[in-house]
Amino acid sequence: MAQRQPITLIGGGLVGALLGTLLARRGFAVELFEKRADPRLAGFAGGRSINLALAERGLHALRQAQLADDVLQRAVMMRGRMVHPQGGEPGLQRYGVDDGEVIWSVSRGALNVLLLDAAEAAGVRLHFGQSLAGADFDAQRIRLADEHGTQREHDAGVLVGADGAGSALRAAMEARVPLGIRVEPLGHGYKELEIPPAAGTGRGRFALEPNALHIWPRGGYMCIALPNTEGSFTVTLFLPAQGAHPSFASLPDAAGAAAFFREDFPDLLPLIPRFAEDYDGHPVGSLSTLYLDRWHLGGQALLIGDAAHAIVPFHGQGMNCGFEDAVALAGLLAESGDDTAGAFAEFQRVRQPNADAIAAMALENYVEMRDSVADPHYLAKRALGARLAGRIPGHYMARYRMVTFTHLPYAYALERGRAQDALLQRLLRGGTDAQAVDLDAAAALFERELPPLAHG
Ligand code: FAD
Ligand code: 8RB
Repeated sequence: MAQRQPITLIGGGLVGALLGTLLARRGFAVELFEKRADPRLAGFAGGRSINLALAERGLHALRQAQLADDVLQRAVMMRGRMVHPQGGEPGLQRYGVDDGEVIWSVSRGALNVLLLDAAEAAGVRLHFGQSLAGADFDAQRIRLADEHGTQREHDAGVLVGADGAGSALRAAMEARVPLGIRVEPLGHGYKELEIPPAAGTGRGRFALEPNALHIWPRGGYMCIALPNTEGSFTVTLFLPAQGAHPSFASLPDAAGAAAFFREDFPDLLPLIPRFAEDYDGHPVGSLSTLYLDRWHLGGQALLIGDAAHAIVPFHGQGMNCGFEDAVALAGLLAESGDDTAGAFAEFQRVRQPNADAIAAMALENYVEMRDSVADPHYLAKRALGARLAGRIPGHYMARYRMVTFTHLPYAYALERGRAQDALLQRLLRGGTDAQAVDLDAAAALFERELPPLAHG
């Protein structure tokens, strides 16, 4: 094999560790610098369990790295959303057509450890406690700071920044050429709380149905909960950051927040025994969408994952999208010979429209989750969609399924979803009875108005 350009990765989070593995397996010499200490070292374990939803795009990328089976072994299946209406009985809305279409709750810490082990086994040279502090792109030199702030210079290869939403490589690139950075704050924040395991064994260890993503929709805000393998759940409260009650500004501490939960989440509060400690001890996280005009400086440096396109969490696709990025980039670099600039330009050309599309769909899904899941017109569209999916599977697929269970480009899912939605609206004419719609006529309308679904 011809000698390949050495690659220097900044960030050993989820995307950096996977990209390192994929590149090393394709014969690249890869060095990776991570700001934090090695999470695999003894004494580092513990801390809060934070989980993520893994869907088909992320799983597909893990399959490319032969890691999917290992990851799924430690994952909890989620068949659908369990909606807990205020004062009503919880009900499951399936995500897919059957148990072949499910998402998986995985521990971020365990996944990161598994990916770092794989990267190391593939030959990536890992350096922990090394934070990027500056870059001279022409000289291909970077400055690294250790835990004590002591800096040193290092000869770098081609630079790839997988250093997350607060990317230091992005800041260094921006100092050299304007990247057209835009940050759009959502105006809502989040806080994590924990439901510990119950006393029983097996399913009884879980205080709620384990195989679901739980949602308590309340109109302008909501709680969600994802299961952990040990029987606990991580709950996330999403609320406006500022403004009139309820907001994080109006609920600065656990006393007020507990009273709010007694009113709005009466079934959830008793499941969170350390409510006060969690509420007062965990920070309010902020949520924004990040857009850049430029993701790369010629063939010298490129941003990937959250560093290039951080999105709001409501489609559970940040990691999934970043993993899809990693597969695309590894393929392009492997095919490009020494034309790194060409590979980077092609990466941005292909991925940016898709990153923009998932950013938009993630914003839309917040409204769907917190509000529409209990709205009769929304439920009627969903029900009519389900009938059509059974009748004309080659012409109708719910947008959520395109995003979550296929590899169709996100931009295609956004566009196709809009067109389908317009037809569903037309058929329902504002009504809420999906059964009243003539299915033959509906199917004929879709077949007449829309091309068959693409494959992927
Ligand atoms: P990160 O995972 O953030 O990794 C960046 C790495 O770079 C870190 O290890 C960091 O220490 C390191 N770094 C930072 N600065 C420097 C520096 N100067 N020098 C060296 N290293 C540096 N996505 C989903 O798909 N599904 C979900 O359900 C989901 N849930 C989420 C829940 C939470 C609470 C959060 C916060 C995010 C969630 N996401 C989810 C989004 C997902 O976590 C991100 O999209 C994903 O982690 C992006 O990966 P990344 O490698 O680009 O960035
Ligand atoms: N980041 C998710 C979905 C879609 C669920 C549905 C939503 C928490 C921070 Cl909010 C959210 C989804 O439409 O029924 N799938 O996966 C993950 C989600 O939140 C994650 C756990 C999260 N991400 C900062 C907090």
